[in-house]
Amino acid sequence: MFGGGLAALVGIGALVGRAVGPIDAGASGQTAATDQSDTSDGYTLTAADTQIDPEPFSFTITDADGRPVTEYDVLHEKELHLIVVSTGLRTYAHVHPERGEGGQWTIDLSDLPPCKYRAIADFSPSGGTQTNVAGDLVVPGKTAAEPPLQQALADRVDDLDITLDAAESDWSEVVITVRRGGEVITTEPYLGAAGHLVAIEAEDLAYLHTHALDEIPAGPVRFAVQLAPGATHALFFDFKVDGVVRTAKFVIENEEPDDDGTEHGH
Ligand SMILES: [Cu+2]
Repeated sequence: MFGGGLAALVGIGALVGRAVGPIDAGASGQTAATDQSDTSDGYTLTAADTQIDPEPFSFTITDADGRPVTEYDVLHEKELHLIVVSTGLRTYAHVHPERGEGGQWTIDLSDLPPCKYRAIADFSPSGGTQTNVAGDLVVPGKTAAEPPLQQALADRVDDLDITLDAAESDWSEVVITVRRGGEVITTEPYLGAAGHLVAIEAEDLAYLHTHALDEIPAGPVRFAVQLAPGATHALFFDFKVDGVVRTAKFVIENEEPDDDGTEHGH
């Protein structure tokens, strides 16, 4: 599972090569996990060590009483989805850590290039509602500064062309189409869906909710998304073709809705 996701990640990570100037990701990344973790619905991501090294990354999700959460509902075939993005949104990984009996989650992140990262855990505690919590990580070492994001509604991964189109002018609904040699391809089921779309806001790295609108799509995949007006977002689309999981990346610069209320309602 991890291998496919990371292969896709490394492809995107190669974009880091557009250096603006070297920074040392290790310099200011020595802070404790608890200083840099967000709490959501009383839950917190607590990392044993926020510096990523050859040792597996491990963390627990603790509840409002500080106890590790040990029982989860399965969402999209997994108890917990971990999204790791570089702070400039150039590098992305969607991985599935293994859970130990005490509620400790473990995943190998040693292939990530040196950079500062945000890790977002998306899960549903047993009997509760789906939520997400985040924490900051760092892979120490020399890294390239990440250039600013620019609107990008098409990506190419291997021999596949992937496009993102707005089905609503305010981007509340998007359509993603995968083509090979100009022919539209229907993606294979991956984690119980035609694809998974993650949207991250560029400024504050907020994780935005999306969900697929088609149970069994043929060809293009539609998603409902909730983008912040006036903000730039990176969107990462995980999909499977020929048994291989790949990730396409898009950038949307979401303009403020017009004053005359042309924004579409739901
Ligand atoms: Cu996942």
